[in-house]
Amino acid sequence: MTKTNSGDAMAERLDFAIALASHTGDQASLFQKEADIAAFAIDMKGQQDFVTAADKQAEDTIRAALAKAFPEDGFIGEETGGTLQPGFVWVVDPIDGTSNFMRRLPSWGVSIALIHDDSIMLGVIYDGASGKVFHARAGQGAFADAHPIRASSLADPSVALAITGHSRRTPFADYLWMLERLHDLGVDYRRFGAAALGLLRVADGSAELYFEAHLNSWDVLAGILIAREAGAIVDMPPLARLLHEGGPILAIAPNLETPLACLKQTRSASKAVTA
Ligand code: LIP
Repeated sequence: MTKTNSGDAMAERLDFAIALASHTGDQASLFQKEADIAAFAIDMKGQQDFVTAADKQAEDTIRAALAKAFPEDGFIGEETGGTLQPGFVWVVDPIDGTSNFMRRLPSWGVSIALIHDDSIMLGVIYDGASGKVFHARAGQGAFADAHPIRASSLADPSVALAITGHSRRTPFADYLWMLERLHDLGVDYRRFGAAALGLLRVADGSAELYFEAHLNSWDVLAGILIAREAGAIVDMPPLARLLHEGGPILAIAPNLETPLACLKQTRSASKAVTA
């Protein structure tokens, strides 16, 4: 990866992040195809929460490349951590959808976001299934490689598709509650196990909704910006809180925001209203 010197700090960072995501994603993809399953050398961070050698290798590659090109920028990564600092900070999930990746299932990707104070400035995601790199710069639209993408214009919940996510960080009853709401509204649903990619599917109009009750910043910051720039409505906690403790994420195609507004309520809030 070579850093361009255009004098536009954001354009330089975007070009670099796109090349870096593409390079890291291609390397991970090759590793996934060629490695014996034993080479994944899996560690557990918790129940059903995996780290493979490829996650570590990908994060090392991204961290080192960014530190060399932009030494003044901060870095927070899923595997190696980091701290918030004033100015630009990169927030990286080297492989989102690790559980799929290590089983050679198609839904995984490399997610690189750049934040500044309270704003997400850049989002770049390598989609492991297609090898495409999706990107967005705040205020400048969303793209799959060089092609502009738009969220779905559907307005009828009974033909809409939702992608949902769940981890053991939140009660299973909350997940079931959300599925029941979707079912009652006539929305069909899938669970693919990679939040960054779920947000991309809302951004490119393949699905109308993504919801997960708890996600960490590295899973979603790039996907949130890409979905928003593609026209989707995204509900998220304030950025400082998301960075500190994670939180719920709901992305909806714009014409379904009103018909699906009830999904913004949590199970506990709904119990309080009906009690
Ligand atoms: C995972 C996600 C998955 C979600 C989990 C987890 P990882 O990220 O994207 O969809 O349900 O909460 O965070 O661990 O594969 O990078």
